Amino acid sequence: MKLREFGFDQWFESHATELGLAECAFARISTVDRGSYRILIGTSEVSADLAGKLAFQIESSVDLPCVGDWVTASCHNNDTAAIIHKVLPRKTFLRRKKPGEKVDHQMIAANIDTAFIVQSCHFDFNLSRLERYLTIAADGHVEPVVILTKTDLITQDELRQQLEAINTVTRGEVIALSNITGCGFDEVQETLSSGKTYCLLGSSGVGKTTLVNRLAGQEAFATRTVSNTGEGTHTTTRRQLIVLANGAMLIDTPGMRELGVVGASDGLNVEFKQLVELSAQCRFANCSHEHEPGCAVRAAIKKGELPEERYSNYVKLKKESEFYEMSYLEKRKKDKAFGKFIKSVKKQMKG
Ligand SMILES: Nc1nc2c(ncn2[C@@H]2O[C@H](COP(=O)(O)OP(=O)(O)O)[C@@H](O)[C@H]2O)c(=O)[nH]1
Ligand SMILES: [Mg+2]
Ligand SMILES: [Zn+2]
Repeated sequence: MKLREFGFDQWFESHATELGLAECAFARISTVDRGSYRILIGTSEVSADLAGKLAFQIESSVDLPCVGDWVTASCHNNDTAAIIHKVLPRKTFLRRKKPGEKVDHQMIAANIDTAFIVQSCHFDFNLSRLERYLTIAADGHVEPVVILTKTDLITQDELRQQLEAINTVTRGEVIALSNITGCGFDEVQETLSSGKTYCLLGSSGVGKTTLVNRLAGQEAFATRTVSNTGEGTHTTTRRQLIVLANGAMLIDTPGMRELGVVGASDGLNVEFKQLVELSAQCRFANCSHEHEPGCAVRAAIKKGELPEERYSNYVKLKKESEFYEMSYLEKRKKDKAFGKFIKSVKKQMKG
């Protein structure tokens, strides 16, 4: 395997050297399926396990390898299986809040060049959810491309309105696509380049896997027939990276119901740049944009320069992101304190 062709560029090379790993064999995680891994190494794809030492060092699920990660690995059993030794630093990432009560990050994928944020124009269309995905991408330094699918199910007029709405929340590329008529498919294909990695994100049933199969030119993954609500039921259960004939790499993901953000202030600042700039013009530095005089944000809303919904979604995401970050940091602090306590007890027992 020529590492460069799989995205192992100067950035990874210099990080590996810094970590004293320059002489190691590198591999890329291609599949994560409930704790079992497959990696691309040499010229093959093999199943892999974590080295005991690595498993022991893992403190949080974020430290575990995820799809797209570069790792150091060694093969055994005539190169039919491998051991993963170390996870290299991530150049870019996609993560969300772990679903459920626990406040922690959950990795979706690593070392992604472009996120295809897929939304269906039919049942799924939702601007504030789109803003969430855009924030997640921006936070991990991933370029977003919005793909609006199932355009065969609406009129040209409706499509125009939806595209206009999407363009109010993103300055990135937007592609309208029908997997049925093939309209827009060439545009998606043109965005793909060799050696780059693309990750599809979006609710279940919007047509991600159908698109991946079409791009792969074969049934690489299973899709399920449409249910009577018009949406598919979800069948993709794992995150898997495939290499297309043109050298581009694609990662399909299962649909995500919860899309919480934790400590995503970088992403919010990029995605809501207009709001950040406006806030800087408010009379008071700590303006809450509610009733203070000289508030540039409220003035912009009044003038129609800033949609009210965009502002309220920003406030919501920011509050959520900060609240979760606080609980996350507190938890880490407690974990650390507990770790120290255990260490001191052990020391006392020894002494
Ligand atoms: N009408 C229409 N149906 C589509 C389109 N793309 C996918 N579908 C159907 O939607 C269902 C869900 O597709 P799937 O690719 O499994 O969605 P995923 O959950 O996002 O991977 C399947 O029945 C597809 O045939 C499209 O562009 N138009
Ligand atoms: Mg799918
Ligand atoms: Zn203000």
